[in-house]
Amino acid sequence: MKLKGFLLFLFLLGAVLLNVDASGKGSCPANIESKCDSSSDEWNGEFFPGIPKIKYEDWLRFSVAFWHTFRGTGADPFGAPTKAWPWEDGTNSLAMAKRRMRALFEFINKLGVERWCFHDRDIAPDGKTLAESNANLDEIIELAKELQKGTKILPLWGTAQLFMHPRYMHGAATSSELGVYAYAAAQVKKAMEVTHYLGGENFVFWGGREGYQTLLNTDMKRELDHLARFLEAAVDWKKKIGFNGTLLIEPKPQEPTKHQYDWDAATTLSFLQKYGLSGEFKLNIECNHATLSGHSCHHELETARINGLLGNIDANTGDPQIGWDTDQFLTDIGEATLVMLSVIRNEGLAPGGFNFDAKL
Ligand code: XLS
Ligand code: NI
Ligand code: NI
Repeated sequence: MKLKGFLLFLFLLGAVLLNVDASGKGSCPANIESKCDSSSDEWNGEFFPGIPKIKYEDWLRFSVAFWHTFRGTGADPFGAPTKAWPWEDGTNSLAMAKRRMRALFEFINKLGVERWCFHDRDIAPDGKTLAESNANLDEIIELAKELQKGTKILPLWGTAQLFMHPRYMHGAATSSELGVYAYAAAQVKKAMEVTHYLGGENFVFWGGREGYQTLLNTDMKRELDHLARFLEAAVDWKKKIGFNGTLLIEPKPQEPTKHQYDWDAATTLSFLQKYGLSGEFKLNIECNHATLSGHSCHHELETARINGLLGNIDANTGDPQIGWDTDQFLTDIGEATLVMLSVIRNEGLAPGGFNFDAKL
């Protein structure tokens, strides 16, 4: 039974990878006895009629996550950093940010990977004001643009980091502070512009702290209304600047807040439907987030796929005995097979891909 299933999987994989189109246009049938429409005896037809040139498409579209690969320190919730890259000088200066960006490009070039993902704040240092932060970001983006030149390297997606700065302690689009909401909107605006400028293919919203700890100080309906309005504005901005990438929401059930609004694929789907945002967003399913929500990764992928929402995969895994986002590389072949089944049924993920949101 297992062997049969595996053979069926291989067959499906083969059929889809070969991308066969049966509309061939050969003038002679491939049969020696049948007549060609040409007057000459020379064979002028195709030996394999009906089979066009086979295109090998890039199904996997791997991406390196800047934050884990170049900003990950090797710390855990109880311990100090354990990584000491020889190029790091212990600061987050602009010069250091530039050195890291060069390290990324050498790394992805040597790996032969063509995509990378970033948060605005992990590639460039935060400034004292929004204007200063934006100027820092522009400087790093210019360098990235320069390094992309002459290569096929592009961002698979960019995103705004709306969770690390203390101003976001109560959320960004769901913060009760108007100033924080506005600041977050300005950050998304800028992050989307630079993603567009680098030729990025998607833009992600992970609602870092969009959730709550207790209803005693939370107006849940109002926070959700604010979140929807925030996403609507992002859609408007995307159209205004001519960014054709896909907007992706990345569900996660909890961590850092207790109740995160984008709990899982089904919750996010109903949120989008309720606020009339379906059609404007797809989902970025992260496998470790799936297991934190009590599902398996393949369940989340299928839920997204059958609703036309499967846009990208943050390819990682958790640990069955550790209840947090450990962001490990997926090594379970059984799970990987079921993940690929959804990808094949989805006819690939493009313009999305597989972002290794995983710690080294
Ligand atoms: C955190 C998320 C994050 C997003 C991008 O748990 O996975 O890394 O992918 O903000
Ligand atoms: Ni992620
Ligand atoms: Ni995560």
